[in-house]
Amino acid sequence: VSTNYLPSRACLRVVRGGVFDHDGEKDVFGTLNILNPDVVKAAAQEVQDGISISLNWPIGSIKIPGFFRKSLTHKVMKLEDPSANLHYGFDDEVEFNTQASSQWDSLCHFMHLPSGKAYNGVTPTIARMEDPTAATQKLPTLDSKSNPIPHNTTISNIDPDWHKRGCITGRGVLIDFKSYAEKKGITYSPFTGFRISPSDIEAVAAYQGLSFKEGDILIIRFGVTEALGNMTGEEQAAAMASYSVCGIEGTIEMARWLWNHHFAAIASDNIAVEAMPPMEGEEVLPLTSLVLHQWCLGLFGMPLGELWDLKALADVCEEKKRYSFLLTSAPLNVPGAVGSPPNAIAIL
Ligand code: UVW
Repeated sequence: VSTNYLPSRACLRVVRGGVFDHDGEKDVFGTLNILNPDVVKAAAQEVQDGISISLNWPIGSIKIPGFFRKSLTHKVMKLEDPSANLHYGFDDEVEFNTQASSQWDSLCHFMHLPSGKAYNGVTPTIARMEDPTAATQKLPTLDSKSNPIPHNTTISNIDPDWHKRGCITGRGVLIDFKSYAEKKGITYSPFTGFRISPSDIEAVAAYQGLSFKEGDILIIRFGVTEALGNMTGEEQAAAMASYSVCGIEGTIEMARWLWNHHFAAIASDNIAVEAMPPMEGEEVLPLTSLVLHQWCLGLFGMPLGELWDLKALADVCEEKKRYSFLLTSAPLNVPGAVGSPPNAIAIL
């Protein structure tokens, strides 16, 4: 893959033919393929102080999730033996929408709208995502390697099943835009659609003394979860419904910049990584919807993390003057899942 590859609608072919092409037409891991053993070993060298920080916002932090998503229910029930009149402990049941708090969007969360396809040209179906085991059993030829995805078959489940590749481990890099803006006198409100460009990200990186490496997991802090955390449920609902949230700009320039840096994934503490609403004048992909979601998830196979809790990480990075760290993330082991809490930990 050219280091200056310009994304286009033909990019699926380029992805298949390039550095990310571990499984060609049946690839389900996208840019996570960059996280090979050498990258992981190098990332482990980032651990210098032995400090580990959770990046997971509590699942019920948004009381009334936007976009008609279900809020958390946590039911606790007694474990008891009525015949012996014995109460011996508790179980619990948890139900939530995976998009309602810290999450990864897997590659089937959002499709490339002009083609109607998800990453690697597949057409996800609800039936197969809900029961991927049954779906793969019905298909004719299985790959001889560990991944049971048939060759030359249009798979309709692109659940990356990240547990099959040991989940996500690599070098995380924090762009603390919130702190940078405070120091530079840049004022913005989280819920005004404020957006930053690739050169803004580069300016923050330079200010922090950070250089990017191939395979980095890019994490950008805007302060959105912090703002939401200080609101009532009703205020949160109104903020989400405004469809106006800060983020990185959803432009082809940004897509090109992300691709050309060979990031393995991107995460933020905002709602969609990219600013909402999408920018006017962007003609490459339909304006009615999110733009980077289509590029990153639908075309590049680059997972997006949203609503991550980055305050504690930012504080430690600022104290240590170090903005890179080992990042581990083990999503829920639910084959076919569209999204998942990241269970992400930064270790410095
Ligand atoms: C929005 O909710 C707008 O984005 P996502 O579906 O990625 O969470």
